[in-house]
Amino acid sequence: KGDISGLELDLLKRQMSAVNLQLNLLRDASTKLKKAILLQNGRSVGEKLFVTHHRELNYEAAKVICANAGGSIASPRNAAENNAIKEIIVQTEKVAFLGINDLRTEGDFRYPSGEEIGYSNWASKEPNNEKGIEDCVEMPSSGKWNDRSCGDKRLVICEF
Ligand code: 289
Ligand code: CA
Repeated sequence: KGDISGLELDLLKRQMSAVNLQLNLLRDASTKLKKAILLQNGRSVGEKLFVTHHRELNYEAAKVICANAGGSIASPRNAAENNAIKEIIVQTEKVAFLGINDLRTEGDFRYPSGEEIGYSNWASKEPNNEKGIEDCVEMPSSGKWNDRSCGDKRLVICEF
């Protein structure tokens, strides 16, 4: 009593291989889906996916679109992520919004979560808060950041 019988062990082994088979099928399906999505719409870096919605919207609307899709606005945390976003911008020939902003405190740029930024790639002389109204960040094809009015409309790129 308490020991696993040969029959039970055999059953467990068969169940394990059935689970493994399902896992491999899921992995293949997910790889295929990822390739299809990224072909036209995005890039992957490590575990992160950057995907564009192809539309240009103001910051608040972009934030809602990304949140409703289960993601957030693209916020590069290193040079590789910055480059992945830049590639989408070059491919789509549009200028995108990043999630990074100083809406809460002027000059204190943070991720949408409120966390302090640990990486930046400002263009020369930026951020300049031109006309005192630039609390969001845009990325043009140079990959360099410019602070910009959140009311302007820019390409939506979400991260997942
Ligand atoms: O409204 C100002 C913006 O169009 C941008 O103009 C120039 O490119 C620079 O002064 C930028 O800093 C500014 O965001
Ligand atoms: Ca600026």
